[in-house]
Amino acid sequence: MNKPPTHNKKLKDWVSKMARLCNPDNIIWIDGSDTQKQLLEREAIAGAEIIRLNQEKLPSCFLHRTAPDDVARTEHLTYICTRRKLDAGPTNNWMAPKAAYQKAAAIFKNSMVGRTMYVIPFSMGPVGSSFSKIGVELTDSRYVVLNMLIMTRVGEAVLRQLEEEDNFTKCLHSKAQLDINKRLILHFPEDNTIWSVGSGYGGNVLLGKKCLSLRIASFIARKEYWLAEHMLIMGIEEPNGHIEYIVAAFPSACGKTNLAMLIPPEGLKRKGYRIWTVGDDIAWMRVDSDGSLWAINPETGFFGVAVGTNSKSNPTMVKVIQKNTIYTNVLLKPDQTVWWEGADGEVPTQGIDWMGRPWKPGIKDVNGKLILAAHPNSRFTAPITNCPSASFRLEQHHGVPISAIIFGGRRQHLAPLVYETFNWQHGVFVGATMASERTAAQVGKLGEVRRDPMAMFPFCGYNMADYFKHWLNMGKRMAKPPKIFHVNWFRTDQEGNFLWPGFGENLRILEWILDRCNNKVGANKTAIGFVPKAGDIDMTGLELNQGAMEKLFEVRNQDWIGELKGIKKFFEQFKRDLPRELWQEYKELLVRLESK
Ligand code: OXD
Ligand code: MN
Repeated sequence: MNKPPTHNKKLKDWVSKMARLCNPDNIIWIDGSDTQKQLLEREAIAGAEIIRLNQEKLPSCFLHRTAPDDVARTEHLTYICTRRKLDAGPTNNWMAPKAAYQKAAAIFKNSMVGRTMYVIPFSMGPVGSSFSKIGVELTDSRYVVLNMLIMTRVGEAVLRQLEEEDNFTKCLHSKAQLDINKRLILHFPEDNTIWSVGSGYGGNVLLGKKCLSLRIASFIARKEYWLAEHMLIMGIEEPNGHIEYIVAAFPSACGKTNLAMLIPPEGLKRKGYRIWTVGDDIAWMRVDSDGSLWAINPETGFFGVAVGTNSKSNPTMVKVIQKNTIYTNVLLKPDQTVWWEGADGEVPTQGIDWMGRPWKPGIKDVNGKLILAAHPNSRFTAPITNCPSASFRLEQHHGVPISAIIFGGRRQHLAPLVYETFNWQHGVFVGATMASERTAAQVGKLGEVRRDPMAMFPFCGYNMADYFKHWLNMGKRMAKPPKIFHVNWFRTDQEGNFLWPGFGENLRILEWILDRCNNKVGANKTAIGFVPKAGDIDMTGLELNQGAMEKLFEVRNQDWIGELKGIKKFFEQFKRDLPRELWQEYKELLVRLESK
């Protein structure tokens, strides 16, 4: 064991207690140094946990493969363990804390025999910022350590902060046997504690991410009057140097990462916009003394979906992942580089697939099903500092001021390309009624439509009815609340073809959104909100099929009346806890829809 580099008694006692439970052979404190990182890399290679990739083509890059049944977040094994079931609410799995600790302790017991326990002190957010929170993750996985070194701030400054900080999130992780039947992702918000066992997949085990920065942080944020959200943050700079920042919440794998670092389309180049990426997944937001909302990205890296990432969908990310990147569950090519479905370049003629088996294009399994080179939820972990559009304000303790909040989802037919809500309360209703098709980032049936309020359904650490109340209250605390919009890049025609090209072209819609925030353009009022007037979206250099624009902005009242049935059912599960303001919005929307 290296000497604990802290005097914090609470921290040392907790590490000892957890070590007594897990019984590791050794305990190593992670100090954030390059020397230690390189040693870990060498050990992880020797232990076949990672493979060093072609260092000329992909310097400091590695490949990792998870167990085949451990490739995505396991929501059915994820629990919020509050003393009262009501506080977890009807949308979360709940277990009583005592029972949960007992059940997990039986799996953690002796799980680290023959292994090392790593102690990772980390900060979510710039160390010392009033936005930031400290966590300490204990893990027996070198892969977790190497990922946490990319995704969070680890090192001297955090340890200094911890000297006086008793209020850190206690995160315990063990791979244990990587047995899906002995897998639990437990959150104890009242104890500021996370226990994750039996998994090696990022979303389940990089505990600073979904577990701390969303589930635990949302619980804390409600008490401290701030917002912990599943949102990207980006800045749009005009040639005069003025930058407006927006946040956007889309369900997993709906293009948050791509939007956060978009390249302006040819037709808008003349306007000289520059995009600044602040974050692609999580926003922590506070009301400042100026009465407006400010945001930071608590993370320092991207844990993005590899499949589909290419020079068209995300040219910036293609640059980001050329160095210092850990790839998970992608194809290994004979030249020790990587590939996935939807990557740039030729389909390789051979390789080793994400499960470690020889692969050739077109090969099928015993049931005649095509074998994929990469898992659909294959990932890369890469530092945000690799990003050419990384914001220069990433380390600013104050964050960035937010002009607009954008909600969105994947709706084939219902929602128009963009609409603006009437006011904060209506915006909260629109966020609370978001819905999307299920993606590969979640275990379950692909394509199924599910309600995903504010894209937080899998990530809200307490009763969602209280979460909606909190959102409503936050609006009252702001002198200048951001305007709230809804976008849908995924509307299709009758044949199922996308009506909107998406990707960089989405800047045209962001431009309209910012023009609305700055009262520069009018809009048409519909029953669901304001939609752009014909001609107000700058279409220079973009030709759509005839009639596409009309279809993109069409609001079919009958379809929305049908949608309200699903919304009603969703709201009813919260019983009397649902804020009455949301029922009021529901009723007013119904009246508006029926009166046209
Ligand atoms: C993610 C997710 O990994 O939302 O960001 O699943
Ligand atoms: Mn996410």
